This record gives sequence, structure tokens and C-alpha cells, in this order.
Amino acid sequence: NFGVFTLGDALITFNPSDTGPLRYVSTFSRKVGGAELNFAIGCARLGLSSKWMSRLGGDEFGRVIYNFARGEGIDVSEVKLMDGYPTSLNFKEIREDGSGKTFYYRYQSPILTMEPSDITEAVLKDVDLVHLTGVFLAIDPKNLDITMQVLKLAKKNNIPVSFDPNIRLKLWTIEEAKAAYMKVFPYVDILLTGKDEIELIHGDSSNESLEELAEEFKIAHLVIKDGGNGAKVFINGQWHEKEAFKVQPIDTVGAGDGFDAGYVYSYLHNYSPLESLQFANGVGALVTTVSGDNEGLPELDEVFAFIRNEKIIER
Ligand code: KDG
Repeated sequence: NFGVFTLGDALITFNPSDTGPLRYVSTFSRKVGGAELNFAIGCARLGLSSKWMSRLGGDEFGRVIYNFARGEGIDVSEVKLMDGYPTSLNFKEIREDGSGKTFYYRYQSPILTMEPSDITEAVLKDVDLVHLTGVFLAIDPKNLDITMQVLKLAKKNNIPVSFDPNIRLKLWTIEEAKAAYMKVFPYVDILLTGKDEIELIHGDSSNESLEELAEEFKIAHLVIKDGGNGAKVFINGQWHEKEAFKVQPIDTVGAGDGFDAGYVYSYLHNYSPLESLQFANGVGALVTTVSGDNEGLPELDEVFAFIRNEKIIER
């Protein structure tokens, strides 16, 4: 079985019981979120060995996240609960069309206690792919050093790297983000980015300009995610494009993380470019049909049934 590794912060996510402006919502469901954890859950559900490294609060909420990740079958051997650090919170606002806004209460994240020296050879043992995102980078400038440590170790061990910029402008500025991405991109084999994100980073999302970007950083798979419009990938000098599945979205937060898990699964299993896009689109679409960042992440059979439009026997 293939093993994937990711690292990042996690949050207790409060999903509103009603759609509309947060100030009018008085009840919430306590859930679990965090871009990299969502990815790790997505991979585990698809049957990959999934390892997630993190630091959680040494509080009740930290235990909620820890137990949740363990329950999903994720390797949490590199997750520690840190006393004195409160687990970060994220309140979500959901609009009628399923789109979301996030309101962070994330001032002293336990992830701040992680150090570059925590990245040892053992961390990437039995790992076939490393997945990192810009959320981790955005939390603290020191996280770039940790990220570089992981990237160099991955390179040394010939482990492919996927990266999702996951721009969070509530956490840092676009200038800060770009400066960090430029350091990371030379190590990236698979770039999984939103169309709006690559426009912010690169200033232009025309095919020609993106081809130059892929060339400059030697990015083997440049994947552009465009939500309900589908996705495309530039591989070996050629573009491949696949339309999205039509679903009724309830909560779109986490769909990009699900797409990433789907794409990585496809990559590890040598799917063709179009099969990879279709598979990843399927995972992303299914995430949006359920409330919460990761509850809708499908198991392998569910993705195949969804893609083939088969009915699953429910009772
Ligand atoms: O991708 C989903 C994430 O945005 C969500 O889980 C919260 O990690 C999070 C973040 O910082 O935005």
C-alpha cells in the first residue's frame, strides 16, 4: 500500500446550524477541520496509509481532534498534545449556495511549538508522497524553515511532493505568501492550485503563461482547480481538461482538500491524466454534498459508484 505524509495545524470547526450571516446564527455543530488534516482523512478513506504530523492543544478540544484522526485510521505517531496552548477554533458562515467564510480564533496555535529539528529521517519512513499546503506556511514565518526541512528530506529520499498554495489572506498577505511559494515551488512535483489562487500568485492564468510557470519550476503536474467548472492539468507539454460533476453543494469548504487527496491517489496508482481529473473531481464534489470539512470525503467504492453514476444500495 502507498503511504502519504502531510503536516499542519488542525482546528475545531463550528459549522452553523443555519445559512446566512454569522451574527444571526446561534447554534453550531462542533466538528474538526484543518486543510492538511482534511487531506489526510481523504487519503485514509481512499485506503492509502496516511500519516499526519501536528501539534494540538493539551485541552479537551485537542483530544477531540486527536481521537478523530485516530478513528479515521491516520498514523498520529507525530502528533503531540501541548499543554498551555489552546486548540485553534474556526467558525464557519455558510451561504445558500454552499459557499463559506471562515472566522478564525487562532492566535496562539499549538503548531507554533513545532521546530525544524522535529523533522527527522524517521518522519518520512515508508512515505511514498509528501503533501504540504500554504495554510501551514501562513501560520508562522518559522513554518517555512520546517517546510524546507521536509522538502529537502523528501528530495534526498526521492519522494514526490504535492503542494496546494491554499491561500488564506486572513493569515498573511499575498506578498508574504508569494515569497514563501517561490522558495517551495522548485521542490514541487504536483502543484494543486485553485484558478483564482494562481491568478493571485502568478498574475495570469492563461495557458501559455502557466506553461512558463511549470517550465520555470520544473513542475511535472500543474493542476488548476476551478470548482464547479472542473479542472485541468498540464503534464508533459500537454493540457488535459475535465468538467466538474453537477451536484447540489451544501458546504464547499474542504472540497479542494478532497480533490487533492483524489489527485494524489490517482497519481500513486498511475491513472491517466483524464482519469485522475475525473477521480479528483468526484472526490471534491462528494465533499460539498455534506456539511463539514471532511465528513463527505468518500471511500474508494463510493467514488467509483459516483463516477459511474451507479446507485448504492442503502437499505
Ligand atoms: O481547506 C479547508 C480549510 O480551510 C479549513 O479546514 C480550515 O485549515 C483551515 C484553514 O486554515 O483555512
